[in-house]
Amino acid sequence: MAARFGIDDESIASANHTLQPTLREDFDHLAHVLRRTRIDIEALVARAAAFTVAIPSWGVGTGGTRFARFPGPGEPRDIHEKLDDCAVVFRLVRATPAVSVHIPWDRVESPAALRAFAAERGLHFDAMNSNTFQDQPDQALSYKFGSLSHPDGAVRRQAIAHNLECIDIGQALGSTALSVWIGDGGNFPGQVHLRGSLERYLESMREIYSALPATWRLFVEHKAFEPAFYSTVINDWGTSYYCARELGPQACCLVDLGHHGPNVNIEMVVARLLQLGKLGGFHFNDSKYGDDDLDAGSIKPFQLFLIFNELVDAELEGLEGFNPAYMLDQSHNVTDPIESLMVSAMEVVRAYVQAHLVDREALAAAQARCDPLGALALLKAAYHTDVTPILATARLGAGGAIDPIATYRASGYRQRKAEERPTRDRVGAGIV
Ligand code: LRH
Ligand code: MN
Repeated sequence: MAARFGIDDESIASANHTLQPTLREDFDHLAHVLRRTRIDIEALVARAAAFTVAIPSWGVGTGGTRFARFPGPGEPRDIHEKLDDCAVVFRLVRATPAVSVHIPWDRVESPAALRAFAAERGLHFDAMNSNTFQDQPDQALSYKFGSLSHPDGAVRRQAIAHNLECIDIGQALGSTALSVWIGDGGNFPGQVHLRGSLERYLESMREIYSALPATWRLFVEHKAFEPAFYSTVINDWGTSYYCARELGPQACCLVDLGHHGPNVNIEMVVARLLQLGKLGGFHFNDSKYGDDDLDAGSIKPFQLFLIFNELVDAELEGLEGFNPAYMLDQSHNVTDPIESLMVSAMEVVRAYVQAHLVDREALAAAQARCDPLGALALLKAAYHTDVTPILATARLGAGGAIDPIATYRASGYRQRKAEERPTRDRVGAGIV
């Protein structure tokens, strides 16, 4: 097998060498500014370095819409090439050691061999994602009218069996969670019995729950609409919470930022699920209209900051059971997926570090004295602080790149992959 080109330490070290003096200067200046408010910059570097967000295996391929998909050069053609690209993101950004895979898109002969292949690249596997929203060529029964909530028990059993298979594969990969999103719903009033469909879903999920290894979590992912455009069985956080509570302690709610109606206050959904002890994790992305799956922090960076403000508040309070899983879930239709994943991962770390700049004592005082602008000013002070030197210093300290995008572009990785991976398919539709 021809050698697979990778980004080596030398090219990262030489790129960092030229950027280090400026970083030092910016870092020292920020350290000085933060000292005024008794904030220790080294503590923030440590927090940035310890923060991780998983990347979706389906995120390193070019995404598309129902109208078209425009594959880029050097597209990964299988899970091994996807892991090579995930390794580049981890190599340069250092915050993404885990990959979340999707079955059957990433099904392999030997999960154990895949686990070793990933480990050689410093990677491990995060949550498994089942797929009962598409029909596979060898599938007996169609999911056209639903899966875990389908009126026909045989279809539900087929969907349950698929999720149990995802757990088996996940155990061999070293994963400890199953993420279940279903597209079940209706396009017409009357098409689906709204209460009955939820009961059937819960009955199916109870079977999946009972097959969970003791250490695993089951993530219930809600979504307001699409692919169903009249009613969706798991349509909002309330329904997701009800199901997670009904299922048991290992079940919790996964918040995909793109899965809410326009103007929904998502940071409030996060605060509710934290308070109710059922916040399991996130699919970070951004959107302007629907489930656009755009790059995290690219459209509403203040919302991302406000979400982390709720998370850091709970983290610092030591909220019982606080252990959210952080993942990206995006579709890169017009950018190099590796670049988008790197920028998005950095924006998520940025929001986390900025949330640690909030003077929470002063904020509580402003809230207690009913001082709206005083409170907002404290949040804005953190949000307006450019923590780039902290993020870059954390990456440098972890052997990564001060400027991941510039280092990646200078490496010629994509061009080399275009030679190594002849384009297989033509322009098509869909996300994979
Ligand atoms: C559904 C979703 C889900 C994944 C899929 C790729 O919109 O967010 O999390 O399974 O995207
Ligand atoms: Mn998602």
